[in-house]
Amino acid sequence: MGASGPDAVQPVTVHRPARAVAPARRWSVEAVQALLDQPLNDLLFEAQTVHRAHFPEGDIELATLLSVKTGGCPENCGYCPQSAEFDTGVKAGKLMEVDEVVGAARAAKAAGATRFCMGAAWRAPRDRDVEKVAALVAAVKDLGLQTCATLGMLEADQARQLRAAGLDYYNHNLDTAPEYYGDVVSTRVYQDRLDTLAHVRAAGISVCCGGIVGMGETPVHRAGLIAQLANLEPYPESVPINSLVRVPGTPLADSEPIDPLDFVRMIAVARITMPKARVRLSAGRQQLGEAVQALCFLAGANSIFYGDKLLVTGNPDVETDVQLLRKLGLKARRVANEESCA
Ligand code: SAM
Ligand code: DTB
Ligand code: SF4
Repeated sequence: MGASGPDAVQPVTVHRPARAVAPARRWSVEAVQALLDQPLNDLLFEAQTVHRAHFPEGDIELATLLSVKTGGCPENCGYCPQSAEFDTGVKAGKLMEVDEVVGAARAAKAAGATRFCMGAAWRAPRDRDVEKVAALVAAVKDLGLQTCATLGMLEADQARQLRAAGLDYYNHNLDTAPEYYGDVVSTRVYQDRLDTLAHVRAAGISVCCGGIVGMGETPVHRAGLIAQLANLEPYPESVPINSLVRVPGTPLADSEPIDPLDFVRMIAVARITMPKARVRLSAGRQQLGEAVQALCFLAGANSIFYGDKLLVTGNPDVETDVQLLRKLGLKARRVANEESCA
């Protein structure tokens, strides 16, 4: 019989995971705020150090957008020119045909893009819409491009269907801090966004999720947005940081623009808190100028929307961006099939 008493060694079966996984770091709003408030040089130095450690090749991803279904959206997002509630001059259209989309994707690839993102002005697609978008995804994927779609709220089975068609990324932004969300949109709640993100993750699609600044939010809201993104488990593989494009007719058209250096700070803090993510310097580049964009790349941005148009508003033209990258000595990412990294 075995020994007994406090000193006895009892055989125990320990079930361990094959590989120990470190718990993800949780970011408090205060910790993010403290990063944002650092002297700019200290913040940029930290962000660039993190950036070099995780992206030694230092390339810039080029992602091209196409609005495959424009305008007439039933939601009332205060920033968006595609809401049917606002008089912005954007006409509602039908879902584009496969041939047209493939033509645009081919042109994007020829111009050097590695990712193609299809956007639709829907609150949530119907099942028959998902079927049609699945055909678009499959056709774009066949060209050797990474595929991304942004279609509004998704159910779990819709996400699975898109994954099966070859969807690599789903873009669904949290846009701002939960405390400010109700001031920007009232036709859905923050939890709706989180639910869709969970369905996307569960389907095995990589997550593209970020936000917009310059919507009248406070510095604490900006820190709150970053904390939300960084605390997603896992954090998004792609993080678009948009500066509001102020479109006449939208409720936010007269918002105070963000100080360009505060925009740079947002990029830096996204880089530090989500070190392996592709941080995208997104909408609003036409207003930023070359020097501020250069600072954004220094702060760790390594992706841009590339092409003359975003969804319905303008973007720097391809030639301008090619010149900018050349001037800064930055190389575009060449291969489309990178592994998800977060
Ligand atoms: N309807 C879908 C949705 O809302 O998720 C997909 C399309 S929607 C246009 C995609 C994203 O574009 C929004 O979440 C928002 O972050 C961004 N966006 C829309 N209008 C913008 C603007 N005026 N300036 C900057 N970003 C904008
Ligand atoms: C994202 O974060 N920004 C893009 C993309 N994801 C879909 C959209 C920007 C839209 C800017 C205004 C417009 O052109 O509609
Ligand atoms: Fe519709 Fe998306 Fe625009 Fe909101 S952001 S109004 S959901 S298209």
